[in-house]
Amino acid sequence: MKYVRAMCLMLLCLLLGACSASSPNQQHPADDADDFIVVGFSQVGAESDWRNAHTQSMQEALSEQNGFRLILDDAQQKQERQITAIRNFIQQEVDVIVLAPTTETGWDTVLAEARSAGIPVIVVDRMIEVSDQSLYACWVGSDFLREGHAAIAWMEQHLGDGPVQILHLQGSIGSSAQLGRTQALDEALGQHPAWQLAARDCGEFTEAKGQELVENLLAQGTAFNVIYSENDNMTYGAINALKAHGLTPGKDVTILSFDASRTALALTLRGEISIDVECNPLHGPLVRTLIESLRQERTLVKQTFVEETSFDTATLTQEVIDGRAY
Ligand code: GZL
Repeated sequence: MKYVRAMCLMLLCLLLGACSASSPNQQHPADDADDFIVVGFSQVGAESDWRNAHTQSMQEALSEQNGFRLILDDAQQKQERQITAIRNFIQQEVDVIVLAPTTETGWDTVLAEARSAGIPVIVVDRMIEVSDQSLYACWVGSDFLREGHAAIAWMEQHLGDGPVQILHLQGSIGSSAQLGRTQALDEALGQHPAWQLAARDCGEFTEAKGQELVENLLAQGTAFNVIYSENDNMTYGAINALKAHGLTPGKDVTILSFDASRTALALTLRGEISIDVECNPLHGPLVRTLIESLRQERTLVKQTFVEETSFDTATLTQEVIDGRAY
């Protein structure tokens, strides 16, 4: 009996040894992890078509096939969740942190913690305001004031000196996209006395909130003939509300929008949106190059603006839409 038990024990040891030998990864999990550049990405959320295209661009560029392991955190548009995510990335000792900030301020403390941990931070999309520029390595994103100026130039060309009664749907307050696009409109309101602000409210860059705001204003009898909407998803909501109220977008109300995502460009082609100012979400390849430069200790350009344009009903074609990446 003892002999049988000894043989079973020896057989068990052999089997366990064979399992570990047949799974090299399990033998060296640390080595496997060391093969990748581990990136902690704190993303704003999933509030819009633009945001989803942005996330996809980052996932495609920072893929394992390209030598990266991406840890994505969705902050659901709350800065405090981003701060927690960054602290978690520090605990996990990631190689690089990428931050798409919900808002411009409130980052100094947590970025100082990342710097103390020796983890570089790349900021993407919206900008941040910090007391010390060395708290982040570099930034990739859009010139939101320029985007706003492009929309205003179209209004000046097509709407002249009014009368123009503007319903202003703002994005998340304090985000660079909201600050820049709002500044352009405020400058124009000061320059065009016939342009009136019928109403202004924050739609949080979401379709649901944009629709709710316009439904409420229509129910209150607020008069407006232009909607200046700071992103396409709020525009989708506004269009839903207008149509439910028996109004025709593009005829009863001129709509200016931002992002130029594919769905919105189809609406622009149909004339429901009059002009859509592009906000380019394809940051992934740029961020990949910047991370690789960081790893090779090359000097980084501090600010990289992405290329953007605008589309209006008069010049847009289906071919242009078909050729776009998002
Ligand atoms: C712009 C980005 C904005 C988009 C919105 O770079 O921050 O946030 O315009 C998104 O669609 O929600």
